Amino acid sequence: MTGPLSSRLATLCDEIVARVGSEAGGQVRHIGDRLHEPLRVAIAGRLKAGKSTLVNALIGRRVAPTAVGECTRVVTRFRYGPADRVDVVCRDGSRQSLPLDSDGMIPQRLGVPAARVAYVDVMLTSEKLQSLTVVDTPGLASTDTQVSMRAEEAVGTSTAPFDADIDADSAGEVAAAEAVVYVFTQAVRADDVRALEAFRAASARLASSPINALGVFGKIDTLVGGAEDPWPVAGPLAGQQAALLARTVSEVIPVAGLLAETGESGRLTSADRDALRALAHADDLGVLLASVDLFRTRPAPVSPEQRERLLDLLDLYGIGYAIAQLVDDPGLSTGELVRRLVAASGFPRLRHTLDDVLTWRSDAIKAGWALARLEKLAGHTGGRGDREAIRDAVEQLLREPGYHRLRLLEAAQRVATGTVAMPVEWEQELTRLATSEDPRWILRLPEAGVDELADAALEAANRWRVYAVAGAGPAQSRVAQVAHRGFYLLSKQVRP
Ligand SMILES: Nc1nc2c(ncn2[C@@H]2O[C@H](COP(=O)(O)OP(=O)(O)OP(=O)(O)O)[C@@H](O)[C@H]2O)c(=O)[nH]1
Ligand SMILES: [Mg+2]
Repeated sequence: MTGPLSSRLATLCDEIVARVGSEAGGQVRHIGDRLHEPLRVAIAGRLKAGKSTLVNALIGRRVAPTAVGECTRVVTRFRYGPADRVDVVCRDGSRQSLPLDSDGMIPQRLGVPAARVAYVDVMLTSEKLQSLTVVDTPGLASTDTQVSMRAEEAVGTSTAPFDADIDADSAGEVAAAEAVVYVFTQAVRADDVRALEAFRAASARLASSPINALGVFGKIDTLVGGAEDPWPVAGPLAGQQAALLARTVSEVIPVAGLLAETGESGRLTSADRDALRALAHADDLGVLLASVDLFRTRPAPVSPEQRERLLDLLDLYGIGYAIAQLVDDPGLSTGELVRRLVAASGFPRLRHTLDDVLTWRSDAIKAGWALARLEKLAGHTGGRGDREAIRDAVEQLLREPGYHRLRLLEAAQRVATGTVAMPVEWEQELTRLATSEDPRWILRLPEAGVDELADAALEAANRWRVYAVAGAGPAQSRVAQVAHRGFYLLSKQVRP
């Protein structure tokens, strides 16, 4: 699970612990421990955007409450464990264990006043969590919320972007995530963009940039009326959002979260399938599916309770889609129907992106996170001797060629977020270099042999050096030097 950069960093942490005092040692050990854990992804977004629904889909179980009116007031972390267990972690550090409720969900009442809760730590046997830890967050606030200076001083983060009055401990738990999924619904407003910027400012250094942040355009099934197909609208809208948010997320993935949750958590039963098949024979199916109200109240070959359940599981688009599948193929098994519903939700693309892109990058993301933490410690921990020991160790590490990736990621992030302006082609080349190890992909020479690749890498290195000297201001120049060295190292990697 742990990649080469993180492993080396974990070793470095051990070495530092041996050299520094106990206070700094404890902090460094904590950083080192984190390097062995799976990638942590925080799910952020406005109130009722469908965050918890998506969390359940990712976990493959319905554990986080999502019903109307039940909102997420505390930060909840879902991670893999040998047995199901809910721990309420209090701000004074104490833990209280609770069982899951009879539906297998986190109980509504935590038994501790919300103000005393730092976060809820949920361990589940779900195998999906073996490679990913998911952090569910309270909805983001509108942007005029006052920054809590006290909280900011306490953990180096601001609680400002959250709508719920969350404390420094909870904010710290979110800021510790190495990657972020932002959930939007409908149009992205300027306000959303600002809320995200505030969230980004509150997150760890590498925790939010197009390198490791994804957008999800959620609830797409509610975009169009009734059971109509939302995809012709959702696709282009997601594209527009991606353009608006190009400095914040790498892509925007449209998803009908409810369908994904129902499908991935196995909630659709064969009785549900039978009810859907019965509905296929309703005389005025078109009218029935025109609105939720009509679906509830019109005469139909299925009981009102069962209809309510179907709305809960699939909403109108999902119901209409499932019925269409069953009209085409009345013998469809429940499993196959679920598979098609998940495909129609758009969820597989999100899963794939998380698994392949973020997990692949997670080695560098986590190593970058740890390095940023170490550098921060080197700035303010314990005695001067300890600070120097940490700083020396970090500097030595950064001189190793493999660690240039981290410098590259940082430089690419500064350009991608607009902190350093650069022509778009240079920006893209830098992003490719920072986020991949495949020279053919980086250099856009899919068929090239070793010599051609090495020459192209050297040519790029030279181009960046010229840019560093003659290109523009000092910020561009620093980025260009990092890219120059990156391409030089790439040429050596191709042709040692
Ligand atoms: N139709 C439809 N409903 C959805 C979808 N995703 C979520 N919902 C519903 O929207 C409501 C809110 O969903 P949640 O997942 O609780 O949203 P949240 O962002 O976690 O809400 P807070 O934690 O309160 O901020 C629930 O009733 C969900 O069933 C979707 O893709 N389609
Ligand atoms: Mg929620």
